[in-house]
Amino acid sequence: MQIPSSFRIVALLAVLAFVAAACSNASSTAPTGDGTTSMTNSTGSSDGDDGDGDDDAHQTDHVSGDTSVEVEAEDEEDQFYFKPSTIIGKAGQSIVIAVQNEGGVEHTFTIDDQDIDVSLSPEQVQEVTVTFPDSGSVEYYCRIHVNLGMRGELKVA
Ligand SMILES: [Cu+2]
Repeated sequence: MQIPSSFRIVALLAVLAFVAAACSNASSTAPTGDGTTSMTNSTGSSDGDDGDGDDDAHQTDHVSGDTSVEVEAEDEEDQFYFKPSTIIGKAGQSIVIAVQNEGGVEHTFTIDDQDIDVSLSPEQVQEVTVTFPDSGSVEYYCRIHVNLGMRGELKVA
């Protein structure tokens, strides 16, 4: 009634081969650096999309304990906004923001108090390190479209 050991080895090898194939598939879909992979990332965060429909421009992310967060610069149908537009973290927390320009025109990500002012062409991604204030909030905005309401805030919870 014993399973021959040679069979068990073959079965083990088959499992290993399957795992290896799965791993190589996963790594082959890694970002290639051309900035076109953002669609898969942007749907990953669970906050916000609760079916209300019109809250794209007013999404809130909670980042306490996180080391990085994505912020998209969007322009569509005459709406210019950052998504999320509110980022809630801990007092004094530093975090890397990967700013992605998902729109069709140039945007900036600017925080006056922290000497942050990066410009992004369409589809460009730039990482900036920001620091939450000790209390209250700090504004980030797009210099080009701030008059159209393209701004957001880092807020201490
Ligand atoms: Cu802009």
